[in-house]
Amino acid sequence: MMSTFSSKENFVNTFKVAVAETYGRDFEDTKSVERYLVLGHLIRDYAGINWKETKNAIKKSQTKQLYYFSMEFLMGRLLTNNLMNLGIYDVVKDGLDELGMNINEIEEVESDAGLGNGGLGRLAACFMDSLASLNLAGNGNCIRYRYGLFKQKIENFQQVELPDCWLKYGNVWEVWKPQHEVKVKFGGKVDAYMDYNGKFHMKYEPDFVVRAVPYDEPIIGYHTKTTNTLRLWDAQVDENSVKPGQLGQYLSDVSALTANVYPDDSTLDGKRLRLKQEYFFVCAGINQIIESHLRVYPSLDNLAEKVAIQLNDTHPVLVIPELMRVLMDDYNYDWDPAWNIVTHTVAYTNHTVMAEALEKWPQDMMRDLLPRVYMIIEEIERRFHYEVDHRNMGYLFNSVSILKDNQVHMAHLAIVGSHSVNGVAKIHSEILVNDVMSSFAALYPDRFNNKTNGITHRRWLLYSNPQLTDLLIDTIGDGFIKHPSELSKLMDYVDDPILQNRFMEVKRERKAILAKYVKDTLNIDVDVDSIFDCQAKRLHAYKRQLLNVFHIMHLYLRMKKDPNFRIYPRTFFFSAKAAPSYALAKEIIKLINMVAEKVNNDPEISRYIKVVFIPNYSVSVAEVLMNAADVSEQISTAGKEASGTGNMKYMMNGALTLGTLDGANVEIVEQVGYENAQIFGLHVEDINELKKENSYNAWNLYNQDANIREVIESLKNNTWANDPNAFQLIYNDLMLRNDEFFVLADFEAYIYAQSLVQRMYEDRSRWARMMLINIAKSGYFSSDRTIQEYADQIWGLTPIPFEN
Ligand code: 26V
Repeated sequence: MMSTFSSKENFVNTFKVAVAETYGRDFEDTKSVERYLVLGHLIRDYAGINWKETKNAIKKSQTKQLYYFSMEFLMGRLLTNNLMNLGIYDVVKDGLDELGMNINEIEEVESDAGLGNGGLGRLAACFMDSLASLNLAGNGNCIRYRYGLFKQKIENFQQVELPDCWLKYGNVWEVWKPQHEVKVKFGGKVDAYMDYNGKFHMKYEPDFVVRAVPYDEPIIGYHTKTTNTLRLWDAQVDENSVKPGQLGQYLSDVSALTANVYPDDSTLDGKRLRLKQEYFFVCAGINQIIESHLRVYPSLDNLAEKVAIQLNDTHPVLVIPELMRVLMDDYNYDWDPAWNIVTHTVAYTNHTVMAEALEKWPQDMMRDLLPRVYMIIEEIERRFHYEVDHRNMGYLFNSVSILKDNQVHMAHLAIVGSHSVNGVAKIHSEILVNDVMSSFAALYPDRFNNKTNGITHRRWLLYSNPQLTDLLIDTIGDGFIKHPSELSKLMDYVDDPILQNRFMEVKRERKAILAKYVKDTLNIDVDVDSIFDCQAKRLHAYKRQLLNVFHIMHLYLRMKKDPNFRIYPRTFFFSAKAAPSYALAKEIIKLINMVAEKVNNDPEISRYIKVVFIPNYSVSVAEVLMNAADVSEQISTAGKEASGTGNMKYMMNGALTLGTLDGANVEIVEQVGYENAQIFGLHVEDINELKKENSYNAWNLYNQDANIREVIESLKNNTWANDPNAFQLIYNDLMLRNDEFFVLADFEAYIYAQSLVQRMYEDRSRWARMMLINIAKSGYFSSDRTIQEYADQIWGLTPIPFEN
């Protein structure tokens, strides 16, 4: 077993025998899927050696551990990542070669683990990779959804949602741990009684009980021993909890609990099921933490010294009352010591300032579903008010209450019950402190901090762009692999014309790979020498895909009108999923696809413009798209995008950021300088001013600006669709609801910025230099830097000391 991957020969022999024995047939008679499954299991078992060592080392050295609670982990595929992190990629690749197989073909068999909506879920995945690679003890806690976020197809220009059956072939990375099951209880009623010492006790009679059963995946660090755990909880029937005559209902309730990732990050429409999911993985995760703590330590008194819990947004905020419940009801703690443990253990990250996205639950629903937890929330609120009063800050009540307007404000609960609250980029954290959470910042100024997001440079540079990686190693050595800040060494070479040329060749190679993908999957021909202009992210009004497509519409109309106006050839790539219930977002997808149809099929125009909508945006799509980009579109309304992380992936692969001063774009320009990015548009202060003065009027722009008028009119005059009502939601949103996200306000600035981008691109050497500077300055955006900051400043983690 130990030697499976020690040489090509060992691997080939072991692998052939394992495949033959698993399927009871000759290796030659087996299919790619079968070989993939066996290979995956061999790798997982091999990782098991260090997995065991890691657990033992943590126990022995009593190292502090992190538990990252997140409803979403967008892991993507793991085969390449695991082989590379283990340092056995070449052995396997060469071995497969010898067996007449191409490793890429095996890689393609794996489904993306798409257990998330977008940036928040992918951030969790990048963090797991960095934790293990930095030798930090970090556990992920989530749900084993049977279906990932939906698969997107485009039919008749529109989004269609299909189930994402990622477990079709099972999951080779997971290990089922039925012995660690936890019972999770919902509903019913709570009785309190007093014991002979006058102490209160709770007797809870739930009306719905499920078993939470964990599946563990190893998270393998880059060339280190550390192998952490991502624990995914499945819901299973509890034989003894079915009420007479209710078997059918019970089975379907249990099944629904872990059926899928909640696909709607646009509205929180009071879905009971979502709240059930939240409590389900919180309760199971807390139970596990307590049990494993007590296996090593005599009591829970030192929990905060040995465990840190990070809440990824408010989705797992029930950790706070749940941990209180366990400490008080199961381990007899009084309120104050329990509260002390909880608040010193828990920290909270905020990921959005959009009011619609800040979770609130109806109090009735919470009380009904989680009666004991709700009682504890009421007590937290009562004591919090007492504290505020005591500090003579009662005037803040209205803005800081946890229970208000018959709702439970989860962000407020999170802030009150944590020792740290952080935003995910400098400007975002400032907005939290100065605006969205200013009352809390007045109460607890030391609690607020910033942790600018990052991405794992292993997946997003080393593994998905081997061509660029080789060129970088050739130029500055391989130090940046372990220490991404060393990418800055590239600054010494950015003026070197030979390197510039070699780099442009690498970029062209990546563009050709993307072009081939587009040809194979969509049968669209794209010109690899055109500018590749990319916007890939969830579809939301605030991200302003509309601004991008309006620019394209404007260019088209102008070229049709004026035969002397021509642009440098450009290919506009879009990739985006819309929440199934978000009608406006879906209409924007339809507009993009109809503009694409028109433009791509116009022989006069299609030499200059192609529009490509890549369906089913996912980690795997991002891995071919990001590194082929020349231009990275980061054009959200200033103040709205908390950070963005796609922006960092493009930058690390050389693309120029065309962006507003929003989210981490601000720090990207800070790194590269204004001359190596293209910044445009209203600043957050301008937007606040317009709102305060109530002085923005979309109709004024419409009346004054012919370009805007033409584009808006084209929505209704059958230019793109044979139906004047096809884009009514878009029209109404802009013109009747006064353009909430200032699309028209930034339109001219954006058109101009785009013309500057073209001018820069036309100077090849200048462009190459700019791209190289972007790469050189991207080390800061490695999630290794982010995680080191969390570890030092919030979690108090130190590396696991291995004995050999
Ligand atoms: C955003 C919005 C905005 C429109 C209205 C409704 C709504 C609902 C949910 C969300 C997103 C929720 C949290 C989230 O995914 N935030 C993302 O987190 C990323 C990682 O920190 C960050 O890079 C993105 O900027 C942020 O949107």
